[in-house]
Amino acid sequence: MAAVGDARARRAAVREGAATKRDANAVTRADIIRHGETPARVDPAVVDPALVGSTLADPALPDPALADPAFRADVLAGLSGRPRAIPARWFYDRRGSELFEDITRLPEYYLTRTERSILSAHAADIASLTGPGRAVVEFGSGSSAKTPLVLAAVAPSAYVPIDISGEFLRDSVAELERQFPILPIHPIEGDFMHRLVLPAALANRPRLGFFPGSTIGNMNAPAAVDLLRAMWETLGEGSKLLIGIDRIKPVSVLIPAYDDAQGVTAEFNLNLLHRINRELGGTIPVSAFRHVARWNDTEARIEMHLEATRDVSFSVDGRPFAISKGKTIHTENSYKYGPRDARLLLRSAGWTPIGEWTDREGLFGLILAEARAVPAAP
Ligand code: SAH
Ligand code: AVI
Repeated sequence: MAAVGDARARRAAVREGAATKRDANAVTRADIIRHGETPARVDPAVVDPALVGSTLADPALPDPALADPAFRADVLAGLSGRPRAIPARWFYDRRGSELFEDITRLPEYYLTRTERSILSAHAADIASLTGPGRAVVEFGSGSSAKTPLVLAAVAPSAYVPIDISGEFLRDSVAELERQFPILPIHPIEGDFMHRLVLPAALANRPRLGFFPGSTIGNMNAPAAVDLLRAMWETLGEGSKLLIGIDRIKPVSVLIPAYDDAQGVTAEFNLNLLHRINRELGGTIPVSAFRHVARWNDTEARIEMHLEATRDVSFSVDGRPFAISKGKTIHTENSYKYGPRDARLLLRSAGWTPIGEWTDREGLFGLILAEARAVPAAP
């Protein structure tokens, strides 16, 4: 018990330090484009919180009427449907993004350190296959912690990080600007599942998509193929895509990665309920839910759920809901792929694998693929 408390206190201290550092650099030299808008500098002091979803610094409860309408719609539909399910992208308010960063440092969460080690070991090979001068477009960039490894290797002409977590994106960009002072950076705050228009400054530049972290695993196969096809369209023929895809492995390794001893993943999952309460005027008794991680072998995916530990009733946005003891809200899928499955997934969306790297234990795969016109003949 004490160990958990100590660990929580340490994490909070790290976050506090990081937040102070980030706040000092909150305004970046880059213009953040909110998806669907013309470029404009985002001043944290004047941003309407409703427009940036969950990027609230003020601990006071926001007005639910100002909440992101897409968040409200997904939550209300998700709690009304059977099975109950809410899309995983809503994990990433500021707190959720911070908790995800904590997860990446957990001993059980092998994904981040393994992908980093693959990137470090093979950066030169990757660079020789991509060539210099590409505009690097990163999907779900988060803290951009792995990005410097790629940028330092491939000598890019520009960098475009895309993320739904706006405040976090701004902070990450400020950090990258310090590390790469002459690199043009064009951040886009938005949902990469929607069609994206790249900044005009990228016209006629060859592109390299970067989609690390196995974020593709958070989509089912049809959604993953749709997204990869949309990336093909956005980046264009001749573009390359460097994508990290987690591999199928023993359940004894997978489950702890999604149900760690310190309870950080549980906190990450439960934060979704806190977010609903904060932003949608919810009255969910969060302590009446517990984090559950399961391996679904038929679907080859880890599932995260929030299970009611007693009968509960609550309201969200003024609408009543009841959940019986033992029932769950499905909050995330994390699909795992064999090496051939991963290559087939890419090919299904028009991406031809041209390079592939893994770690010594084969835990994680990093694939470089090229956007080629699909041949008509067999
Ligand atoms: N690429 C980082 C972060 C992975 S976490 C890494 O490899 O460690 C997933 C990231 O994708 C988060 O930063 C989250 O905010 C972002 N994200 C999730 N769904 C998204 C969506 N639909 N559109 C844009 N960003 C999204
Ligand atoms: C971002 N994504 C790839 C993570 C994953 O492993 O599916 C999110 C996560 N969920 C629980 N832990 C980490």
